[in-house]
Amino acid sequence: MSKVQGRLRIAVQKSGRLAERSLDLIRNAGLRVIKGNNDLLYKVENAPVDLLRVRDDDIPTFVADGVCDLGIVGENVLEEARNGGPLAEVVMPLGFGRCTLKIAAPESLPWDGPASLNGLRLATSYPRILGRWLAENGVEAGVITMRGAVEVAPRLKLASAICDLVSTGATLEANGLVPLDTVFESQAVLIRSPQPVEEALESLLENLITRIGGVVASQD
Ligand code: PRT
Ligand code: ZN
Repeated sequence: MSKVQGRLRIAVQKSGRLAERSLDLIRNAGLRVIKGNNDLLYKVENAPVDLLRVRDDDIPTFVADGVCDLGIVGENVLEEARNGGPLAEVVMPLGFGRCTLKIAAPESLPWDGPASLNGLRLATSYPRILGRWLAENGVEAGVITMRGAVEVAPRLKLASAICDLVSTGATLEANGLVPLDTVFESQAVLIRSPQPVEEALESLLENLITRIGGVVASQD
């Protein structure tokens, strides 16, 4: 997707847990967002800005590549996308979408710290973050990647333990799993592209970041 000259682009989640709060934040920063004739793109009436509405997994790459100038995404998704290439830069945490990536297992699993996972297999949707954490803790364990329904893996004997996002803990409890350790703390963050914007848009971009910062600070 090529960029439109003269317009800033912000990548936001199209639907899901961050979608509504992301739009609210942008609106509260003074942008009048209107639905275009295209579901993928919302336009802003009072500034040369477009919102690109995509799967959250696509947001880090779009911003890193400069296809979008700003983005709103969970730190967990950003961290998982980190892969040596050019990075989207975190501008600020946004105070919503809080969750924790945790190791969890059935109560029957003996637990005496990360070393208890040696030789076991874990299911997760975050193989890179988990892989780094296992390496940091000197643990040798197998990892199987599942896109969803990670919490059922122990019951299906696909894995002895899981590494999954937790907010209230209700999903773990409903599946007979107990949280054992924290791998990564996350919340939604504003990210910006390392690629420069065209000169005519520089002050608009800085101004927008300042206004978003003001909204976030007022919500503390
Ligand atoms: O379609 P798209 O790819 O854009 O969306 P998605 O399905 O990948 O993500 P979505 O909308 O579910 O979540 C978007 C972001 O919200 C995540 O990347 C996190 O940054 C953040 N977030 C905050 C959460 C949760 N809380 C959360 N609880 N993401 C997922 N969960 C899931 C978790 O995976 C588990 O299945 O909710 C369940 C646990 O919740 P509790 O309350 O029972 O503990
Ligand atoms: Zn996703």
